[in-house]
Amino acid sequence: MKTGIGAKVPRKEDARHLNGTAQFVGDIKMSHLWEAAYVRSPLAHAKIKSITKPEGFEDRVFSMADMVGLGPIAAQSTLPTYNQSNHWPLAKDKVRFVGECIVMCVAPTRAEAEDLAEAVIVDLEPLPVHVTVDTALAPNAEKLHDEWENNLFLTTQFDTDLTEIRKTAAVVVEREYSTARQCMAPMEGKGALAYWDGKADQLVIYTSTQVPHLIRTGLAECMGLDQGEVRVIAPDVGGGFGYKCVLQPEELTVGWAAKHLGRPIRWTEDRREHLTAGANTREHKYKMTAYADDTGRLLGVDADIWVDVGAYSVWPFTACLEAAQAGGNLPGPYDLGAYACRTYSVATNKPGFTPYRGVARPGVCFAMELTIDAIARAVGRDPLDVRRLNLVPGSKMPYTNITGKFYDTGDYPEAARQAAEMIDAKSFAKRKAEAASTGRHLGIGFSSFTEQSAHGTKVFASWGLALVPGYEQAMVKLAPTGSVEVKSGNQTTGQGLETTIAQVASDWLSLDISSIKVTMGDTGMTPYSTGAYASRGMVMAGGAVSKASEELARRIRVLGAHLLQCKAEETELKDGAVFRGAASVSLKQIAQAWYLRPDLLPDNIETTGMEVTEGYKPTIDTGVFTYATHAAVVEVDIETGKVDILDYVIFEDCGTRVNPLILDGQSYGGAAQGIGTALFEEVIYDSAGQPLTSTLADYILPGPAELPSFRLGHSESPSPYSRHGIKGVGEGAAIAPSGALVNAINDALTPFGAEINSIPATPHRILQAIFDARDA
Ligand code: MCN
Ligand code: SMO
Repeated sequence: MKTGIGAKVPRKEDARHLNGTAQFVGDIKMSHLWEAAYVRSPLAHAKIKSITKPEGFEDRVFSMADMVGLGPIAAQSTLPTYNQSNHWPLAKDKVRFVGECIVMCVAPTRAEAEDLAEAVIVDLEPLPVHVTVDTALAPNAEKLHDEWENNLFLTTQFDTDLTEIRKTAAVVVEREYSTARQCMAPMEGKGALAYWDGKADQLVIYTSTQVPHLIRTGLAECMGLDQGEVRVIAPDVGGGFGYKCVLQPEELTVGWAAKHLGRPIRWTEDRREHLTAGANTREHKYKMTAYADDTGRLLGVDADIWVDVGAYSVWPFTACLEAAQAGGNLPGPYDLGAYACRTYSVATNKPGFTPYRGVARPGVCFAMELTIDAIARAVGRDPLDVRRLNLVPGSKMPYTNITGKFYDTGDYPEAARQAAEMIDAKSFAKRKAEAASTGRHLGIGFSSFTEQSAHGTKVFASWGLALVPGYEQAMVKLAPTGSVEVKSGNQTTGQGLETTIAQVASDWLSLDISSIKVTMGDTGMTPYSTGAYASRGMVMAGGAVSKASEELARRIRVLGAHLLQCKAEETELKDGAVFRGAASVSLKQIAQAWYLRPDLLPDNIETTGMEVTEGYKPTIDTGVFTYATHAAVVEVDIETGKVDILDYVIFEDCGTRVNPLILDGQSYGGAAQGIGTALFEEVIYDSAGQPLTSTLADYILPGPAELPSFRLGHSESPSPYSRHGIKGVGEGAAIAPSGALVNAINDALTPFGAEINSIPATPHRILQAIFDARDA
């Protein structure tokens, strides 16, 4: 069976995940291992007056004053209006959100460490709290960071002149939208275990991360160590989703404590820590005006976007990634001629933002897709027709959009048409009318988007990041036994990259993936990689593996040709052997000649070796663009506000598909998370900045009972700008569900004149919208 690009092979990583032999940070056993617990701030904003430690435990209880030599997390940006925050791994003078670490306690067990944490007394003097962007931006608002002028990390703007359009547009649609704060909720929370390896003279840290090499760079910098003195190992990681692609304060304190105590120290995030202190994302507010002609053709969009990014900037992506991406991505897949947008990254007394699957695009897609439907209602046309009228058509590809994004290949209206066909949009009006005759309320909704993936270095530079990711390296080796080893510093966190990069190597080397051993995520064993985020793994790590495999294949043929006594050009590499006509030598024979019997090879043989490391750089600045349309049919119970998803389809194009099985999984998982965004998930804070959703009974994740049976369709428009025509896709399915579902809900609510513009669309919000429309 062929196991190369395009093959539906089961994942290499599945066996260990299914039989329980995978090793996560929490599974690691080590002698003398102690566990850590933190004293976390009970207040959202306060001055630290004093810290009193329990007597006799000085060697187990640490404040920032004890952690000499450990620096703050200080993400830098070159953007002119950027304000930098210093996030001390243990709060120094002030605390700025509930859950911020103040004191670290270590003990032989977590329970003992928690008891110690209970015994620490922290005296706090409360300060005024900002839980909304409005209070944070009010004149004379209490500042989170004393040295700043206000509470803004950054403002950005796009500016096309809209004066003429404002005068002439037949239709003007104005809306305000909002999206809730969310957590990522991976199955495995964050965790880190560190120890000092005396022989290697190195700090070794196992951490649940998507970006082991970045963590090594960041950790070395904050701890004042040379990078050679740090080894970061990502063991099995139970979901990352963006949360695990930044340097966390706990990684630093665990590292410091291990080095200074001379024993292994581990911290494992519990669910409450995850929901309240570690992970926050997604909270946007929009004020949008869209201009269109009387056919619904978009003429221009004017928007203000506020992002409530919390108290601190994450390293290395800063607090501004979300808003910068929002401003750049709001036009989405549409052919838009004029665009003005101002974004505000606002500091509030909540945990800082980390990236989350889709980064900003679930918000902008929601805002744009609802606006398209609002325009359709205003001009009295079918939303699907208005959508297709405005989507960038295949005939215009490649297409540079209004914010400078280069859409490489595809036919966006065609994807919308396919989705409509799959969900049988044509007969929906009849279905809806039949349901209405029995008092049921059905609606249909669509949502289209592009997924920028594998961005080039210039994109990261344009976001002002001081550390600009972009390249990727990989090593591919013919082992003495004739099997192949692939080493990548990228990391698999559930997305199947361990299998798919083996599939890429399999294509070049004509070996079954069971003979290709993949090692990822250990800085001691793999070449530098900035890791798994921005849907870059398949294009970038796959690209580097492809280049290295191609070169290794060439070298294998050179050796094979010597053994077959012909020229390399006369040989073919197939079925695990080098052929000259019917004569062949196996990869095993070639490997053995190279490693064990070099006397069989001529003296003038090329000695570059059977280990090849290659780098990959994107050939196009803005990356390659996957696109899709999601469509949903829902039923809204107008007595209870409950939404049932009756049908859900996704039509997607991510260029060449490496593993269709894995890709289906990516769509199911992403769409499930997007449905959480649309209908269920919301981190709620009270006016004092206290988190009210600190357990999974309060923070509602969709489970199998809430999810539909997704139906998927595909086309393949390979990109000419990546190896094998591959485009990234890991984030995509999380982007569109809010648009599709809320458009469907609003379609169902039309008889009541009600409209939902805030997510999640909970029963409460739906009933409120119905009451408001009735009372209006
Ligand atoms: N793939 C493929 N063919 C393509 C593109 C991708 O077969 N043309 C497969 C590959 O196995 C690849 C996966 O799909 O690993 C996702 O592809 P890609 O878009 O390259 O994304 P990355 O590998 O860089 O993974 C990160 C991405 C992001 S940014 C988030 S967030 C996310 C996501 O993937 N986190 C995930 N999907 C996730 N899936 C799981 N199960 N767990 C996570 O933490
Ligand atoms: S949020 Mo994904 O790690 O880019």
